[in-house]
Amino acid sequence: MSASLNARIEEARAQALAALSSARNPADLEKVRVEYLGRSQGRLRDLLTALKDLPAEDRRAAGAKINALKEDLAGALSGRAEQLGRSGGSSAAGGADLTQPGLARQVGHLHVISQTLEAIKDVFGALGFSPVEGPEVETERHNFDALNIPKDHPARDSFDTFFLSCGLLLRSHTSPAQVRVMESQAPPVRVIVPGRVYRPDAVDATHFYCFHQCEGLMVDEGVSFSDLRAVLTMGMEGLLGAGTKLRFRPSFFPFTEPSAEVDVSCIFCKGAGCKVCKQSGWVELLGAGLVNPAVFEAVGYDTERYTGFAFGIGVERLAMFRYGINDIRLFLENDVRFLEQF
Ligand code: 2NL
Repeated sequence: MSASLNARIEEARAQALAALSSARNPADLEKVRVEYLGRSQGRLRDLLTALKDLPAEDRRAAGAKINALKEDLAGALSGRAEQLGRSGGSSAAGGADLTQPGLARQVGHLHVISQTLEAIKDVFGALGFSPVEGPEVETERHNFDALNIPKDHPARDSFDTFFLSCGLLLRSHTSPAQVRVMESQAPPVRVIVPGRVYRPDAVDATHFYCFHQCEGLMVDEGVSFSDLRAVLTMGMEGLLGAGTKLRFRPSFFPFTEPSAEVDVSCIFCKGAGCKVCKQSGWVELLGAGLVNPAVFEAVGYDTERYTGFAFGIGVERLAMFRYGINDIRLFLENDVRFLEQF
């Protein structure tokens, strides 16, 4: 038998087996099949064609060898196909493992403070309050003077804030936006003002120099304290659940008279006393009162004709209470393990 044809047969066997073992999917296998066993161009077909150049006495043995190789390769192909099938490849999936779990795409969502603001806007929106926003950089007049907080008066201390070099300041409450509303329109007014505010507070678990407030303001003829009580009761029931009770304690704000701190019954112990409410059954969430006529005078409203109420909710405080969060700093750390819980 011709030494060179014999060598070509063995070379084809070695290369075909190597190609089969590195095949990773049905498409790879098909390439190997076409290259070696293909009817018109396959390498085994070429070897058979080369038989005619051999001396007649060598042809039978060489032909048998090529046929044996053909059978071996066909067997190896189907063996490898079965192997790939077992490890997950399938012809329909192009080799992909259809049983593997998919890769979840990370989807973002509103920050828990934004969600809380949306909830407040929804609840008070249903009571007829329209959302309004105003600038965070404010004038002294809008942040202080129009709200009955005169220069050098001790009432400024708790709000005293970050002054910018141009005489403007970072607002210490969202009230200046309500002053802007009253300056630009006559009563009736029913607005809710969400937004970021700034105070010179030392940072601890319950204080931060920047937080969110949502203030409400209603001005019309004949608005009374019982309207305030009704609106806040319905609002808090909407935010904290039916049956939530309110408790008004006398207080002082320069911009309201009379003024009250408003506590809500603890949603965790229903007023029985627990860790969240420090055993008192109540949690302070709001400040409120009837608008001080000095504020109406500053914006040019007729104090004989109109009365109004206003309230302010600390949004971080409300969120901490609703979700049982014990440190205000968590809201700003941007730790997704915290944020993705809401
Ligand atoms: C608090 C208390 C309060 C107001 C805000 C207000 C606004 C105008 C006129 C009168 Cl334009 N009052 N807002 C009134 C009472 C309390 O907020 O510290 N909340 C976190």
